[in-house]
Amino acid sequence: MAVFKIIITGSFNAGKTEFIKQISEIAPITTDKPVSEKEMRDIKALTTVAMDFGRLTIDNDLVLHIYATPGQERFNFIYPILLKNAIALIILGDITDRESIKEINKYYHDFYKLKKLPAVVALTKIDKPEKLSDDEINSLLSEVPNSVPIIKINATDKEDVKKTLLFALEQLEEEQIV
Ligand SMILES: Nc1nc2c(ncn2[C@@H]2O[C@H](COP(=O)(O)OP(=O)(O)OP(=O)(O)O)[C@@H](O)[C@H]2O)c(=O)[nH]1
Ligand SMILES: [Mg+2]
Repeated sequence: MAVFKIIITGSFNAGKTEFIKQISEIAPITTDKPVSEKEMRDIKALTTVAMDFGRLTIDNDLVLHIYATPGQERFNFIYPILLKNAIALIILGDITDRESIKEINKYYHDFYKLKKLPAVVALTKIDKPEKLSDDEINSLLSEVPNSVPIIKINATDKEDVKKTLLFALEQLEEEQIV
């Protein structure tokens, strides 16, 4: 049986912890702590400080180990540790938040420098009304190569999260990595 390690990254509040909570078949391991900055605390009370971990069995032959990074830059010391043996990267961005979308450029390049993994961009919160337009998103994502696929999801919906993971696995097959 193969175990594939997949990394989820993206900005503060993009939905990384939610993504893992939805899909994990074991109680997810999370490291959320109270947010220390007032402006960020107004957005949400807790933030991931080290990682989230969840597991998903695809079939008898394949199990996914899914790790999510913290969203705050000061915790990025963990990136190289999490990347060990990883085979794919999923970058989340909040489709209602310009800054979160813009930060996808930075995550793409920061991770690419550490390890050249096949990447997928997943834009979260499509269930919300105040979404950015496709034109706006494309212009904000100017530093992400066109070859990186983009999908839109509701990270609170288990089926959408599963679809995202299967989509990332399909990219690996297309690139003949697995
Ligand atoms: N409606 C809706 N809410 C979402 C979605 N994704 C995440 N959320 C909510 O957005 C908030 C932030 O989600 P988290 O999973 O904590 O975000 P995170 O990326 O782990 O944030 P940090 O660890 O602080 O960087 C939570 O209240 C989630 O339930 C989505 O697709 N739709
Ligand atoms: Mg988190």
